[in-house]
Amino acid sequence: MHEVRPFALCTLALMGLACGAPADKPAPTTPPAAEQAAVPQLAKTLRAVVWDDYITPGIAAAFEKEFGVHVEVDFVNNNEEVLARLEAGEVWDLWTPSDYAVQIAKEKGLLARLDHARITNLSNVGRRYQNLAYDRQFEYAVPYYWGTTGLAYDKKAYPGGVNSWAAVFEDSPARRAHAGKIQLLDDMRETMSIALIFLGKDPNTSDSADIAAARDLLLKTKPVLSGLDSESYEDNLASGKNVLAHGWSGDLLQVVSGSPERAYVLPKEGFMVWIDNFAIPAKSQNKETAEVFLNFMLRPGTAARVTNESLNPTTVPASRPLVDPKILEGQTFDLPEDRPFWIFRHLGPANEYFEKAWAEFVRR
Ligand code: SPD
Repeated sequence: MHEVRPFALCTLALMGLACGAPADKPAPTTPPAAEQAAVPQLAKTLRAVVWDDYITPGIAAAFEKEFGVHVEVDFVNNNEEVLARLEAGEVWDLWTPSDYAVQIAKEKGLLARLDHARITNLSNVGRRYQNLAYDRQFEYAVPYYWGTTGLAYDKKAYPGGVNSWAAVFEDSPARRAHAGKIQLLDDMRETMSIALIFLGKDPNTSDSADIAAARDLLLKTKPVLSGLDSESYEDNLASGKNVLAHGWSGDLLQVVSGSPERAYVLPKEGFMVWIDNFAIPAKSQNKETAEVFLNFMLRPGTAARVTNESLNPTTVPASRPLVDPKILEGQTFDLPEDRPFWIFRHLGPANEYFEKAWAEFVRR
């Protein structure tokens, strides 16, 4: 996990709410009375598998202090890896699948149905997230973190700036000069998506010819890449090992905010927006305790703390007045009006074309 640096960002502008008021210490996480009535007999430990930064040590400690439950956290930055491990029988009590992965996991019977009576704070989720196509009405998942996938770059390496995926995919003097210092995410859907977007195709396509064209573009690009990385790419950008990084907004903005020499951009051809969720794997023996944890995460005070500590915005609008103004000020997190964005959809049987194309790209 990387160090979290303060930055200037109006993170929750996407939710259409005004920027927040001061919060110079961790936001309070006091339980509402309704929540106290819902606390069952609790397990001693919860095992969570989450994306890097998603349950910070501060959040885990606050939960343990209040409920006496230790949260053991595994960081795995890949939906497909967790899906495979769950299918192989590995047991966790909490997971943070992305949008499309919720649907895959549901279809495979890997998730437990949520007991809404225990998660009374579900009403704190913003209305726009309450009925998402991949899981209507929070049946199996609670949408919680969201963000964009873009490019961050070193301004000295790119004095003219970067505003297009062409910086990755098109031959140019800059690309030749920085060969070996350009990184893409080690993530099938994310990386296939940017190749498809650059080709003018739908990143949620089921067309095998489009998918093969994206693979070919990635293969052609491979020689200029430093590699595929979803773990330490922020650090490699910060250290100068790489000068162009494909990655997730929360991670890259941490690097960019600490340095006037770097910038984060959403390329003009368009970009992906993702929503990561909390879900409880079907094999969990501690479902009730996991639901208490979800209720705790949905308190506005906890959600504000999540944003303050990880720089990831949440789906809880009432957290906003408690978010550090340094995070809310200045640099905008508004989705630009002048370029398209897509939300990841489950591809059904076409997922196999993606898997085959991705494997061919990675292996060759
Ligand atoms: N620090 C990890 C951030 C993860 C961001 N979300 C992943 C979305 C995958 N489509």
